[in-house]
Amino acid sequence: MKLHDRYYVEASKQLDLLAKKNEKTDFYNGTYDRWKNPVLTREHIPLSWRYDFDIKKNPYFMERLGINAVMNSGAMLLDNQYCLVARVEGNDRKSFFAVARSNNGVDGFKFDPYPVLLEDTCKEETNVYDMRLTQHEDGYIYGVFCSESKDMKNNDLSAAVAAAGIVRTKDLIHFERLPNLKTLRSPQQRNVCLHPEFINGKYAFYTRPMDDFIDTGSGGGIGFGLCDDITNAVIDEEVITSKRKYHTITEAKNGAGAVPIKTDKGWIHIAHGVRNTAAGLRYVIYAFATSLEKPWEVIAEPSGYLIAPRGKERVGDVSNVTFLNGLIVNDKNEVYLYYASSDTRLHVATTTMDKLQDYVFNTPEDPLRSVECVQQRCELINNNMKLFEGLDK
Ligand code: M1P
Repeated sequence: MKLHDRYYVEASKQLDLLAKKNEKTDFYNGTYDRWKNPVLTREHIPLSWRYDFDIKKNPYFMERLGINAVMNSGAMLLDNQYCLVARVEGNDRKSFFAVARSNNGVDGFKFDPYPVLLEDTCKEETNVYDMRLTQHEDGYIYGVFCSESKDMKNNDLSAAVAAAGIVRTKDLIHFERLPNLKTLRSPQQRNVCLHPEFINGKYAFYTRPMDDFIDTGSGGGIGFGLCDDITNAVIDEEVITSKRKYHTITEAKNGAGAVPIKTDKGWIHIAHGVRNTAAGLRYVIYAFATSLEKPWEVIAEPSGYLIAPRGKERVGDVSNVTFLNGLIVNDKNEVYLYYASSDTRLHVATTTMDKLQDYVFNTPEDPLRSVECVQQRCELINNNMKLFEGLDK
């Protein structure tokens, strides 16, 4: 078999990319390290998913099915490998899921030979994206994702309906599709995430009640609801956990990110908050904690954001966005935060459980008014000045 000369050039470029070692940047805030190279990009997608290798059918070695972006990824450790279920978006705008694995979590992510094959149980579904992976105490790994369909009741061509799709697996290879989640009191849902433990013997979901496909409308923030049967998941009541607040990073909307991390002080959540600006929506990543016994009750919420787009991260298909739906805590209590920038590529930031807990439980809350923010800052300055006075003596 003869392959096009260009195949060897492109294959060699991709091998170099996969072999490229990542390194920490000099970014410093004491909370986490940012790594230099994105861990997944469109260039990581196998050539066989994009090109027709048959020289007769593709004499110019053209990309026949291009890939536009690789972004928002669910994450988990499985068989000692750092596994990501990435949102891969084709040039045709349709997203799908694909599993990439690495031995160290910061570089060398390689896609499985095929994308995830979802059972076609939902004929009206047009697009799927943003899977959160939950290793549940019932023994299954669940993937909860956005299942998007055209809104047939609305004449607007762009009108869509978002619902939460559910799959389960044991190996990240074979996925069993379950019926979509039904939330009786919310017309639409996105950014839904399954809690890893039963609560009062029931499955518990973090939800994001929405009146509309884009606007959350009356939806007050990240919701929480219980259901009896995951194979026919229905949530009646949703209570609000982390609320949207005026003049904060969550004013326009917020949404659950990764599956919460259990600590002895509470569940740590890494979520996203959205505010409106003259330049459009700005998405940042923030953290909060909920009570161990009542994982819907917020017990700590540091002010402001944890991660916001910086430098090149600020530019992409949907600029000024950082978005996270997966993280990994390894057996050394190191934390890998997988965040996408501007709906285009996926990065990693690393920290430790000690640092993350310190950040979440000891960072002051947003006092919500400039005057009080200045008082808060002056208190910090005064305390620091006192330390210097002590040194002079
Ligand atoms: O484009 C930014 C993000 O927009 C959506 O998030 P939300 O539902 O909070 O507005 C999602 O579609 C997400 O995939 C995307 O990154």
